Amino acid sequence: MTSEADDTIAAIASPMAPAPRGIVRLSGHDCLDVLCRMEILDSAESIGRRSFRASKRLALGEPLGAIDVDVMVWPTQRSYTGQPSAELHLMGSPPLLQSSLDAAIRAGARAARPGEFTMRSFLAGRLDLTQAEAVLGVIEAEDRGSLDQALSQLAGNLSRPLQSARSTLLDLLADVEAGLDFVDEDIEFISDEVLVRRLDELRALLSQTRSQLSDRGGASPTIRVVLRGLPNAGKSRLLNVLSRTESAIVTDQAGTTRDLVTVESSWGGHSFQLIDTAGLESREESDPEARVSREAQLQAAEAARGADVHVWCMDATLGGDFEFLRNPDAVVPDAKRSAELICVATKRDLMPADWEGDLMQADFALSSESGAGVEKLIESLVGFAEQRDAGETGNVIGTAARCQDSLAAAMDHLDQAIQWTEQAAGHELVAAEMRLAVEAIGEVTGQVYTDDILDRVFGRFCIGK
Ligand SMILES: Nc1nc2c(ncn2[C@@H]2O[C@H](COP(=O)(O)OP(=O)(O)OP(=O)(O)O)[C@@H](O)[C@H]2O)c(=O)[nH]1
Ligand SMILES: [Mg+2]
Repeated sequence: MTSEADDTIAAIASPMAPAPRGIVRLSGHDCLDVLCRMEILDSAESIGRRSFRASKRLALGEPLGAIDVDVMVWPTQRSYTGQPSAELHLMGSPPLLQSSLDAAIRAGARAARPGEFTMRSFLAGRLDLTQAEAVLGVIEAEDRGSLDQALSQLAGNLSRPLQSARSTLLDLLADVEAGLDFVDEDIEFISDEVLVRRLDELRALLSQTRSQLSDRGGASPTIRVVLRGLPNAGKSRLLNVLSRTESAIVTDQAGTTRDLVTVESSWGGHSFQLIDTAGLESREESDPEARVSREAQLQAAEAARGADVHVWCMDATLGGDFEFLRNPDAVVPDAKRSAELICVATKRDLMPADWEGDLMQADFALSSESGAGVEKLIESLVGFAEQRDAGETGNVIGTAARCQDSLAAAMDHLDQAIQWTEQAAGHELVAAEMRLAVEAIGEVTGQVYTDDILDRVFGRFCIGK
């Protein structure tokens, strides 16, 4: 029989919105059998111990028929969840993803609960609690700053010093407890003087970690602004005007910019990174320039994905209806949800004085030639920065609050242990306080966890993660 943490779970692990690719994730003891029952794999027996990837067909029944899936399989415990796992990568269409999940459930999997994959990873010892919460941070990260925070937490910069503090404390505790056993023989494993000094050092380290936690989210990170638009829209010239440099090459030829050009700027006390990209275009494969163009397009799309602000440049002299571009999803299919889109009509100076910029649905018009409207763009960028700072919540703050409480408790117990030692109150009392401190630190790093803590951490995840 398989236990609750062992049965095979399945969920859609990608957003339920149309996208080029979507993922159905499976994990559990009989994950491979489920894949066989889905007729994705031939037989569990022929599968070795190495992870592999294969292109397969998945029959979904009428009216959908069979679809192409890329299956990735981790047949052993050496996976994210510490169990046999698999991912089906397919076209990111919500009905197809749902039908594939249904097929997995018909084949014996159970629908995963929120955070269950990460919980399994934690239970398998792959992640500690702060890292599990960081996974949540990465999933939820809405802006660059909290993403960076979450990523560095995932890398262990919070838990590593605490783990080493905990193990030092355990060593000290062992010394104190060994002394208790030999109290009649007057053998001292550690002098009170050394003990107080070491406890003091540990207390200082906890206090430092605790103040690091409260500093989190303090410094506001650089805002990434990406300039996008059709070729020749005036993106590069605008970058130069904004940055007061000649960083980007400007010509009257469409398709001038190929590589990303990045410059740093600062307005209103906020730092910005301005990124000029290749104009949006699609070339015929027969065109000798097609490959260069494709690379440039990929680079531009990549830059756009990480951008906080998209400045969409539209050549005013071309006119046209750009309404559809006001939806950031149209500009970059997987732009961040929090990304801001500013649409500007460029080359205002080439238009008649009474021209109405909003005919193009732009937010406003500007000219890199005369400088008109450029200040307005800068104001919009600063406005975005201020709004973001005001709304900064930081996903890691949840962790921070939980950890702060535990660290405060650990520090109190160390204080008490120091006091008992100085008052020669007896090493039993000292050891008891030290044990409580070890436990409190363990709550942060996950060596000690209660159902309550697990619920608090994993209940906040979404299904499929
Ligand atoms: N009159 C006038 N010309 C402009 C303005 N902005 C850009 N131009 C001209 O438009 C042409 C294209 O400008 P670029 O900045 O190179 O355009 P781009 O969007 O970077 O073009 P690609 O890199 O090819 O995608 C150049 O000849 C610029 O001098 C403007 O505000 N007024
Ligand atoms: Mg350019």
